[in-house]
Amino acid sequence: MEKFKNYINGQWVDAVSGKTFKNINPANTEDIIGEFAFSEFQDVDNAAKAAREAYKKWRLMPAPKRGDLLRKVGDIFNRRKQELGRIMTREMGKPTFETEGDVQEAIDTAYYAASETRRLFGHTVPSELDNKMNLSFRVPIGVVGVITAWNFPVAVPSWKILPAIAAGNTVVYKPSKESPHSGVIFAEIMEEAGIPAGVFNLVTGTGSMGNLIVEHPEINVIGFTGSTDIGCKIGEICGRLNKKVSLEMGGKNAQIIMEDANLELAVDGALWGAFGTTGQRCTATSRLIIHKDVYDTVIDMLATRANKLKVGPGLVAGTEMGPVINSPSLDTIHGYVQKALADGNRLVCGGERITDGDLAKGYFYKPTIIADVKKGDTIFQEEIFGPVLAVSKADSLDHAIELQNSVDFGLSSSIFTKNVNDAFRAIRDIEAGITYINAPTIGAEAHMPFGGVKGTGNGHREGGWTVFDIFTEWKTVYVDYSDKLQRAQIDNY
Ligand code: UN1
Repeated sequence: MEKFKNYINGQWVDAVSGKTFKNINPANTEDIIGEFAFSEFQDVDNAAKAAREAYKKWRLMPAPKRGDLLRKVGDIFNRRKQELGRIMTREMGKPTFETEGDVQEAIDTAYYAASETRRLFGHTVPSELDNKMNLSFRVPIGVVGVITAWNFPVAVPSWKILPAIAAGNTVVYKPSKESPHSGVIFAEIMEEAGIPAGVFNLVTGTGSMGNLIVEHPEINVIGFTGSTDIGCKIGEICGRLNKKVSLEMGGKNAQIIMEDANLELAVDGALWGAFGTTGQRCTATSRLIIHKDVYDTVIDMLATRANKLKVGPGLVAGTEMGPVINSPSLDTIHGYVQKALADGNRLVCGGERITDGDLAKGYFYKPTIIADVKKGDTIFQEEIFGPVLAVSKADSLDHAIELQNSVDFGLSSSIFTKNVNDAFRAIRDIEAGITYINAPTIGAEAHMPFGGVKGTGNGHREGGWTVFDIFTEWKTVYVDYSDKLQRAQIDNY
């Protein structure tokens, strides 16, 4: 069996204890991908100290020079795109057209972050005093701890790691225990690009190891993507330790379909939003709010198409939807479906595990649509992270937006309509970090702010220029060239 190591201070090393953990292919549980380092305190400590030491020099490298290395990172991701796509599919399940898209997002992020190193703008403004100049610019913070989920095993870590490094920080990265191989390839690419030893460190392990990163005194900032449960705990710890933290947590995203929408397009959008990545995106469409005039028509169209989706191993050409990630997830998803039916909701299609032939070896679940869902129902409120779409009926645009906003989360949202007035009202009134018009809730682009309001996050935005607000602080400088003491607010008024 293949054995994979941590990458600390430019060296490939086993966990200090020698312990390992195994990871399997969710499409075929007999396929063991390999053994990965089971990191504990000593490993995190070694990585954090290496990152701290490397920070001393890395922060001083001219930012555009750091950008030159990041451009190479993008080039290598590009060269390895197909190979890496297959590795990612094998360990987390989504089809290769999706994992290649995931790698593309990292390529885009690498080039974007590289270009930002020539554009980390500050502000130079007039002073209120004579012969004095006021400047402000971004400075790096130190060592960044990155903890991410398995569903975007390359894109989401790249959103944090590459801008953090572009800005002059160093990184300790823990990938999910479900996608450590993608983390190993990430480290290989950083090494090949010539990112200096200690600037990027990889420590693999299981969930509880994340706490060691969050609590480590040498780690100054935490970038987290994952469940609301764990994110809130991390937020509490960081509050106590006064650490800067960016949390990207759950979603319960809705697509609205108005009566005047292009229904074919709206159904295309709903199917991709709900069942792309097997519904396992924080941006997934897990609720559909349909105007009463087209409610029955749209549900029929959806059911016909959902029943035809090709479910199978993501490595098999033609597969449209892969497995879910693991056995507990399968149980959670099925539990939600059963609860919905017990609550009196209507099963339109799916609602069960697939065990035909070889699919019995994996964690496959049918694309599931549940209709007549009401605001108070569990399936309307809670994130499921699986291929389950809850459908509700709306009487009007106001009602649709009210339903849309009646959840604790606020990441992504969408409305299909041809009415420009309705579209702009939706943009104004929907409580979400992202709103799509005539497009599904998934599909964020690397150079735009990404994040949510309410229970989804803690006010930060990854992606684009806004990610640098997470990974930098502001330095304000006053240069007085008057050769005398000038007292602000006093001598000039
Ligand atoms: C996630 O699910 O954590 O917008 C990220 C999208 C993708 C990113 C999803 N580009 O759906």
